[in-house]
Amino acid sequence: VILVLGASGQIGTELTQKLRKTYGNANVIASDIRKGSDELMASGPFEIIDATDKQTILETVIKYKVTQVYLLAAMLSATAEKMPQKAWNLNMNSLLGVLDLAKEKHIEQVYWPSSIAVFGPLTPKENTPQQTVMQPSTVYGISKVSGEFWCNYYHEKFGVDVRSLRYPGIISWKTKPGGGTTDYAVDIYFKALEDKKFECFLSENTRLPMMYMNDAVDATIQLMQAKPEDVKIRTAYNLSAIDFTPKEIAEEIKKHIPDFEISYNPDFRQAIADSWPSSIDDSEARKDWNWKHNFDLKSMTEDILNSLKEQE
Ligand code: VAH
Repeated sequence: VILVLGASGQIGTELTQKLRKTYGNANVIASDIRKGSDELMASGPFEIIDATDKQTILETVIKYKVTQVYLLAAMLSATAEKMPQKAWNLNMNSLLGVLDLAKEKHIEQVYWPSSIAVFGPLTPKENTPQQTVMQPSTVYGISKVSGEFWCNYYHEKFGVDVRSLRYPGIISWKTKPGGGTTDYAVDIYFKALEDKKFECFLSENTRLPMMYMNDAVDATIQLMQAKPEDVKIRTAYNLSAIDFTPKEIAEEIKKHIPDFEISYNPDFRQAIADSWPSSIDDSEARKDWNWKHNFDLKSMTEDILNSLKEQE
């Protein structure tokens, strides 16, 4: 049985749905600090859980005989800059609590997402390697790089089977994300359809590593299903698919909505984006557990716009 913490979030929602398709609705317990989408709530068990509340998580593990925990609860980069202590508490204490449950043998396996935010201004920007300088300049990045080292420590010291991926910016249409710097690339599709125009909070040539939600969810489940001996990296794997700039995604959208207009008004999130790589080398993941992405900017844009039009 799987417990998803943070199931109402951008990734949690779609990950939970895919896990339910894969393992059966009753075998995937969704939980979050707040209720999720109607679809999520209707498709299987849901519990209100604060991801930093280890005792309640343990009670839930015992109640449902949980064997795997996916910990997707976190405060993302832009929001974390506004409330550093709250972000550190949520992002770190939730992880340490779940790692302890695994160390104490209450659960068998843990998934915890890292991010390209672990890289900072001193990191090589192009094709950023798996092992390199990691000096994040954001609260979110500090929490993610620290979390990676805790995951590796619990694996080395206590044999905990915890697995992690450095997600790039993740683009989805089913759930609006909250508080990310890459979220312009989600909002742009909604605004293109609603208003045929979009004001972007990053400058036009800001290149960032990105990935369609479908690929991110598949990579996560693929990593968790890999044989333990194939999971050679226990901090977190670099994971990549595509990279693009606001200008490039706008051009792609214009192929579908010719009179779409984009304007640029960079805000505090520009500095966050500028501290991150523009492309990632994920050859270790491709080598160790056969990762490969399916969606590029063209096919992602077609899928999102067609799906949103069907929703109307
Ligand atoms: C954010 N979407 O923007 C997240 C992610 C790499 C970006 O960590 O904070």
